[in-house]
Amino acid sequence: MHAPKISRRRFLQITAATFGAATAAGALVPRVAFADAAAPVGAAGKIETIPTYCEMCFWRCGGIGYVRDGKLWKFEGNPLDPASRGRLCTRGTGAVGAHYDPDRLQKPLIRVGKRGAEEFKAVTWDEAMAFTAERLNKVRAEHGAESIALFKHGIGVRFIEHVLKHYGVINIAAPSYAQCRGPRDTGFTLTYGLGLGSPEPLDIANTNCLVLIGQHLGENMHNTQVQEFADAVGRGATVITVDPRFSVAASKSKYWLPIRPGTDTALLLAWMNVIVNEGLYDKAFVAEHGHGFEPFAAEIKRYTPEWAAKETDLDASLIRESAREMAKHRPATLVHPGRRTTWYGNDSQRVRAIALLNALLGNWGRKGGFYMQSGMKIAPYPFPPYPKSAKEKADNPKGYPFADEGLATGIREATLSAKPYPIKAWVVYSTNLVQSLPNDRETLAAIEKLDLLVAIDTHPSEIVGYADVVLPEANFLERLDELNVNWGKPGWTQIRQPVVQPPHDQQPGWWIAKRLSERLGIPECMPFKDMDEYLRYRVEKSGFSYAQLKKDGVLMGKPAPIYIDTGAEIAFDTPSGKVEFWSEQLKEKGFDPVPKHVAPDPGPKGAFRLLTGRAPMHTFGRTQTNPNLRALMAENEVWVNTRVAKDLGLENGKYVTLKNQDGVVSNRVKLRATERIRPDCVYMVHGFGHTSPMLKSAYQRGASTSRLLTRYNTDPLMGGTSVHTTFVTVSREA
Ligand SMILES: Nc1nc2c(c(=O)[nH]1)N[C@H]1C(S)=C(S)[C@@H](COP(=O)(O)OP(=O)(O)OC[C@H]3O[C@@H](n4cnc5c(=O)[nH]c(N)nc54)[C@H](O)[C@@H]3O)O[C@H]1N2
Ligand SMILES: Nc1nc2c(c(=O)[nH]1)N[C@H]1C(S)=C(S)[C@@H](COP(=O)(O)OP(=O)(O)OC[C@H]3O[C@@H](n4cnc5c(=O)[nH]c(N)nc54)[C@H](O)[C@@H]3O)O[C@H]1N2
Ligand code: SF4
Ligand SMILES: [Mo]
Repeated sequence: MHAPKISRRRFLQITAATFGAATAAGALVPRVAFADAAAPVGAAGKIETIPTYCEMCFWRCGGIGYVRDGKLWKFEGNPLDPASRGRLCTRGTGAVGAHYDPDRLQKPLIRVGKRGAEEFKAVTWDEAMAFTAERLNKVRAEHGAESIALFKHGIGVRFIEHVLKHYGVINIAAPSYAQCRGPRDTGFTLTYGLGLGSPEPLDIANTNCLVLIGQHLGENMHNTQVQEFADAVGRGATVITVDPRFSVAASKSKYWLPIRPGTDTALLLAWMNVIVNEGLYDKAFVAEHGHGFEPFAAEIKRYTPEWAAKETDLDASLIRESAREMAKHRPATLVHPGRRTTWYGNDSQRVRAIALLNALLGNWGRKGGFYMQSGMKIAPYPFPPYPKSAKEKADNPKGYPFADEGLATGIREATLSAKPYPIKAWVVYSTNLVQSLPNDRETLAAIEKLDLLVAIDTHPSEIVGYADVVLPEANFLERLDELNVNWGKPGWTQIRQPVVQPPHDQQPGWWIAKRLSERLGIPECMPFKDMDEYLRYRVEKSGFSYAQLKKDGVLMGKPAPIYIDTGAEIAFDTPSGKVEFWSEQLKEKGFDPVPKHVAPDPGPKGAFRLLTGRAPMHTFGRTQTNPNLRALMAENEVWVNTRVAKDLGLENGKYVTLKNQDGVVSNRVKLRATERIRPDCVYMVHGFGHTSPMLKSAYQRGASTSRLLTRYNTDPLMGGTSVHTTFVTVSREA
């Protein structure tokens, strides 16, 4: 399982590049000292090791918690786990800081002041649960359970969601759909009949040509992909990166295409034009599995590299050359489908173009392309069925036809309009809606309409400040959770178990759910004594040893063929049963059957488009108070092209403010004058500039991309909301 030493070094190089050349690889293991935590490596003491899976982000790597003399000491990768392969990313390693974080919620709270004034009194769990149940019962009695909505992120919500569904709740959504991977899943479902889910079935490990469009691996730290990317670079695979910014990935690339923001579909169409016109595509794959190739080929005839050059601000020769390079390595060429694909609002069609380009390369079920995942059967628990509702869900009031999960912005809209019926309570689990939904003013206005807002969180994030009742959750190192059953090469199952006890009066999600089910008068939906009993049932019923799972942290499924060449079967769950180069479904609904390029709004004169992405040592806005990770990056910077900075009279390293097209002004943020970004855009890492004073160590540190995101477009196919539609001017701090 262990990768050779060279790639470990490469992995570190790639991650280190973003926090500066001076950062030695060793600095990736944060060494912030805690009076009650840090112990020198090799020191004596009783050491216990407990395997569990990480949730510092949603990649869920298997790790091992080390407890020394009863205290959390360190968190490392579990070598038996296929996602981590024994190595965690910076944030995973820094999870120790999440346990000791002094800014976390410590006790249940009930609001005493005006909503949003952040005045709370600490209460007991009994009082908090009684309050929550009484208020939920009131909303249900007056409006029906459909008027209660659940917003969520992460696996910890499992039993809270279950209890609420049993209670009659039907409106459930996660910003990690319509604000993240939704357009990608729609683009692929329309083309191949399969949304890609997580982890994606990408054979980066064996690819000979990796194309990254935006997708900033190395800053985006999805562990397995970053490891495989590092290995691919080590093997000498060609990397082609398309990004207006010279990302870490771009620095590892043979071709960097510094595209004009928002014009990727034009590039994709031109690439396909070259590959089809020059006959470089996989003719056998297209003939056997393609639907509507002729009309598709006719449609893209006009999209020459010369046409695209004008749209994208790239050289036509570079477009042609990079297309040929991709074709040269096929089928072991992989055009990465992306993850947060919510960029401009027409995103499903851009990703559909990515899906089509991959189809031309014939990499579906082929080594170095998309492999065929296998799953793992783990017995379900025999729960009673959920009640049926007579009402329709309210999360998609505009009726986006290809939305196949709940739309968080749709529930917000329904809350604001009271249509199709009023939404009167929000239960918010591990999602900071104020930061993660576009235009926070709409979110705050919707909150005004509520009779009840319940926040279940680890931290006093912005959304928690608006809650009526706050339920502090134990963090992932301190709790049992649902099993994580993965698809993969082969499938595998991970267990989460407590490494340490919660430091204060925090409780795990399942415990909160069980108490809530009792208070709501539906204890029959949680018929087990505790989580241990539940997990044991599922594991033993599936024929595995529970003791072994607790010891190893993972159960492996049976390997099955993952490539066509070695016996994997492929099938396409589309209307034609084939890969849809031409989509009748889209045409019927009034959309383009083959993606078209829509030129992006150039924005006001003199303003720059604000782009955003990730920093390797933080996860969105959820890690800024973690002392270990804050030590690596306490605030974000705004990247501005060196020449632009000079023209504006702005100095590198000095504080500036950003003002958006609607007059919203950001916090002060440090200027990073750099050649590594185009002059027509600026860039900031998302998740900083917290406005909740209760997040003491992160309050007002850096600037928030969300506060500036007052205008957004909505994907007409599935309701995804755009993030890259803010324009700003930059000025010296007043
Ligand atoms: N402007 C802008 N908006 C974006 C993005 C962007 O880049 N820019 N990115 C989008 C993307 S890709 C996504 S996936 C979404 C994600 O957006 P969200 O779903 O909001 O996810 P997070 O930011 O991780 O959620 C943070 C909340 O979870 C809490 N939390 C952390 N751990 C736990 C836990 O163990 N239990 C509980 N109960 N709570 C916990 C934190 O304290 C915090 O309040 O945002 C999207 N929105
Ligand atoms: N360290 C860390 N890793 C994470 C996360 C985290 O919070 N922290 N979050 C995880 C989550 S939930 C997600 S969804 C993923 C998101 O990660 P990705 O899917 O990789 O990234 P995006 O946020 O879509 O894209 C950001 C990149 O796109 C570039 N870009 C901006 N506009 C354009 C454009 O018009 N065209 C092109 N070609 N490029 C453009 C930006 O310069 C930046 O490099 O990361 C995951 N990994
Ligand atoms: S990628 Fe990093 S933060 Fe995410 S689960 Fe893996 S180790 Fe944890
Ligand atoms: Mo995401």
